[in-house]
Amino acid sequence: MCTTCGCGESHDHPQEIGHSHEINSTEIVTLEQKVLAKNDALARANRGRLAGLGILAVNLMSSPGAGKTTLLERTIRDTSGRRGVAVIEGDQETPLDADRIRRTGCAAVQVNTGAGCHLEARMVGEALDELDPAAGSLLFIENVGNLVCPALFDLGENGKVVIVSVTEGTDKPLKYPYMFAAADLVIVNKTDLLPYVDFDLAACRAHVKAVNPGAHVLAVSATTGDNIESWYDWLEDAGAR
Ligand SMILES: Nc1nc2c(ncn2[C@@H]2O[C@H](COP(=O)(O)OP(=O)(O)OP(=O)(O)O)[C@@H](O)[C@H]2O)c(=O)[nH]1
Ligand SMILES: [Mg+2]
Ligand SMILES: [Zn+2]
Repeated sequence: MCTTCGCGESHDHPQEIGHSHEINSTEIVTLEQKVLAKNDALARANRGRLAGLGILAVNLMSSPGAGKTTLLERTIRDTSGRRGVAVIEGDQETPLDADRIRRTGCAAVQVNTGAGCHLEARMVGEALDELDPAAGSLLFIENVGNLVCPALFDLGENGKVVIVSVTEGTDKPLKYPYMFAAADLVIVNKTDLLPYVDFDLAACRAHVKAVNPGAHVLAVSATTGDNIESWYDWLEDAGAR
């Protein structure tokens, strides 16, 4: 993991060039372990707090633009009569996604990570202070669009959902295996575009199973609503567990 920005990648940062000393790999690994251990402790605190309120928390992850916010907008409009919903939105900059969610009538808090490329448990804890979700509600956490390091950071959620859209290519589960291995559910989104793109749904399902045999896979269109009930059924089942 990159220890300067915590982005999970092994790259050099410009400010590291010209350091008067070299950071050895043992120091880097120790620092990574400390960052993740601190995050895990805060995630445990979030999980206990949410469990105490009977809140089901779902962490939504994908590459930028796969359709996380669109799926949430439809989900809130279709299901908020069944159960209260609140949303934490993660993006590097702008309040745009939280604004979209609020337009559905749902409470939302925007977290801007600046140079950071993933949400951390501390940010979710602070957003929960502000959001103050009702007992028994459903909490969606939309992570920063990124298929790499959000997989490493436990937020205290009950389930991880990874979205891949048909415009991204069939091979994504194989190229980003850590993200897909972490998923409880993989949603293949934008199926309305299947007639126009070279995407093999059966092969994508097989790739998910290759890295994560236990993952559920659903193919939906957040825009047209095709097969969207299967996602709502998964949420109901997750809430009942
Ligand atoms: N055709 C089609 N377009 C979709 C679908 N879902 C989302 N989109 C479009 O994809 C684009 C990105 O959707 P968003 O919901 O903003 O994606 P996101 O994952 O929240 O993006 P970031 O928050 O920036 O990572 C928008 O233009 C949506 O209208 C879908 O099922 N079908
Ligand atoms: Mg979004
Ligand atoms: Zn990151």
